[in-house]
Amino acid sequence: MSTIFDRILDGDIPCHRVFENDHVLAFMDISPISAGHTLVIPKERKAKLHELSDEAAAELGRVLPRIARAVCRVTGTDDYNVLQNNGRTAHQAVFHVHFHIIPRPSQTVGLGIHWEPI
Ligand code: IU
Repeated sequence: MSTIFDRILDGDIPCHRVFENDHVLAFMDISPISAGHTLVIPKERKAKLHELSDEAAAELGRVLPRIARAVCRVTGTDDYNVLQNNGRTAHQAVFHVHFHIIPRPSQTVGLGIHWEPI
């Protein structure tokens, strides 16, 4: 099944690209949970993590910390979630493997809304 990420990989749809090599593409999530929310996808077109080849999985594992370091650097926080959904029941919306890197800056809820302690 073709997904929107295939069209991004094919260059048919633009994205804000933050990292790319022969096996992996990382780009900003179009609907970020927090500033800097980044998606990391293999170029191998598989829906779920367990379907990936060992090579694609190894390359993802190799570059994820590097991309997370870059996200930390540009957002100025060391705190973040890595989220990866597999299947409709698990809230996967785009059926191409992807890892979310979601920065968690302190005292920030949503996008750019800074709460002062009450
Ligand atoms: P999920 O893990 O499949 O639920 O997440 C899909 C993500 O893909 C979600 O955070 C969307 O905002 C994001 N996304 C995107 O970045 N660009 C798109 O064109 C589409 C979805 I459609």
